[in-house]
Amino acid sequence: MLRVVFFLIGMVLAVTARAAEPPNVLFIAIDDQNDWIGHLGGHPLAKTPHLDALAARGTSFTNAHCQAPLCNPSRTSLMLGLRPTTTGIYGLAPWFRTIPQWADRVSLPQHFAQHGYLTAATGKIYHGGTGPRRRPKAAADSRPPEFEITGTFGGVGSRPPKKLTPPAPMGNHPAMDWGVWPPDNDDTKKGDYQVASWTVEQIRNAPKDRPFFLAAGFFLPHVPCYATQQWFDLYPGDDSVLPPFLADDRDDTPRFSWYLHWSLPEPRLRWLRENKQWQNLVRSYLACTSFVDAQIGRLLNALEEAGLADNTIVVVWGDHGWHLGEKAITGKNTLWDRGTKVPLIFAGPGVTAGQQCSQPAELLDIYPTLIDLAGLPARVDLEGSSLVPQLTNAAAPRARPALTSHNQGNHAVRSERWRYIQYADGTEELYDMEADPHEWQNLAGDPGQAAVLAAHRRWLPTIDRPPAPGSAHRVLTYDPATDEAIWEGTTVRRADTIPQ
Ligand SMILES: [Ca+2]
Ligand SMILES: [Ca+2]
Repeated sequence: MLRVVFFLIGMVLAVTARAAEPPNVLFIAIDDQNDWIGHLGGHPLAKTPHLDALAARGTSFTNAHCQAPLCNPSRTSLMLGLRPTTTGIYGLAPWFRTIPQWADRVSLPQHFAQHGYLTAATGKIYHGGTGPRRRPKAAADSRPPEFEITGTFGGVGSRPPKKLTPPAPMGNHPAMDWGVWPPDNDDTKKGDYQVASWTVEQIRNAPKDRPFFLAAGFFLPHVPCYATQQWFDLYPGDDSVLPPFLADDRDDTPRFSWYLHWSLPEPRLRWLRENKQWQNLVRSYLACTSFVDAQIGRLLNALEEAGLADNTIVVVWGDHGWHLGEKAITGKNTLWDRGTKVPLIFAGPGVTAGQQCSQPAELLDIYPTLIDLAGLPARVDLEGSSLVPQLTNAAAPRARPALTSHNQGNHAVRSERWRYIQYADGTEELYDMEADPHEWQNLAGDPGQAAVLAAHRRWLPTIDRPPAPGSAHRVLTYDPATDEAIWEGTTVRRADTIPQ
């Protein structure tokens, strides 16, 4: 009898010990991935079986938004838990550690490292990958690394000897290319394949005595959108792949909306049509999305095989959206849903399976959510909110809309039903996302919407800093006194022709 009691006590202790084991974190980033993900419904033909399966065993946010529609500011915001309007990081430069105020800021993985986690990363996590290999001279040697272990950079991988598409306008940037590559169907030559392989090795060789925070950053479907033929074969080679489009859509958007993407290497829709490249770009982007989905599938399979799936929190996020012809442009740098909406999926311990949450969520919420899920001490210096209430019950109320900013003074407020935009010159847009999911009809001038406008304006950020020192690339400033906008160092005037 006594032996049975001891046995039962032993069982209870064993179960308690297991339950108290800190969970691992598998942190997966996808570059420039909009909501063209199977279960998100952003594109009816998108095929992402592994992300859909992950969503089925976890919670997917169907109304999640980046804090900035560009790599560096979005990733800086997510990793530091601060809005771009707080950091002043809006462009592709600077690296935030060069700003004295943020040089010693504890990033998300560093918070995990401080609590006993092994941190490892590969591919594109920050805009510069896993952080600079060589630290700035001024940095004290005692400063902790961004990650304890870093792997392959990933990136494009095999490139064709010359571009597959016609010379693109605005500088014929080498990244502005897409199509079938490599031609031999060999995915192992791709940077993202190598990123997945390195991550699988880390999972297989995970330490037994420490939990891990393992970050894998995939480069595709960022341009150049090269994928092997097998991924193109998933999509029809005809115009059925094209997104819905309204020809005069920009007629009711403020001129200032053009200033956010004034002169970019990304071609406009007019060029794609004239060069018969629209369908090719869309199909290439979809092919790349499915290829990355398959690489994420390799990571999830490795977790299962290693017996770690039950004790690993998986989070997948995209750093911002991407236009493929909508609003007459391609690329990022916009405050519309196609530019800000991203996949955001959590699965694992503490996450209710099979839920979709349609309330607004922010990438900024990942930092407080992960430390909450892992049971680490909370921080008072984070500007996001834990999503654990929604991960428990998707219907749990969330008071706050999602906020995206692109340079000082330009902000979008996304509630469950509406999108409100205000530009630095005071011009506005308002869309009823239920009645008008493509954001075709700007209602900002409708007197009947005064209450909706007021309810959304009150969420505009109270802190709205100018660009940090060293800001460059995609940086826009505006002086209301002179009505002068400066895009990447060049003055833009009201009468200037919009670059094509
Ligand atoms: Ca990006
Ligand atoms: Ca319109």
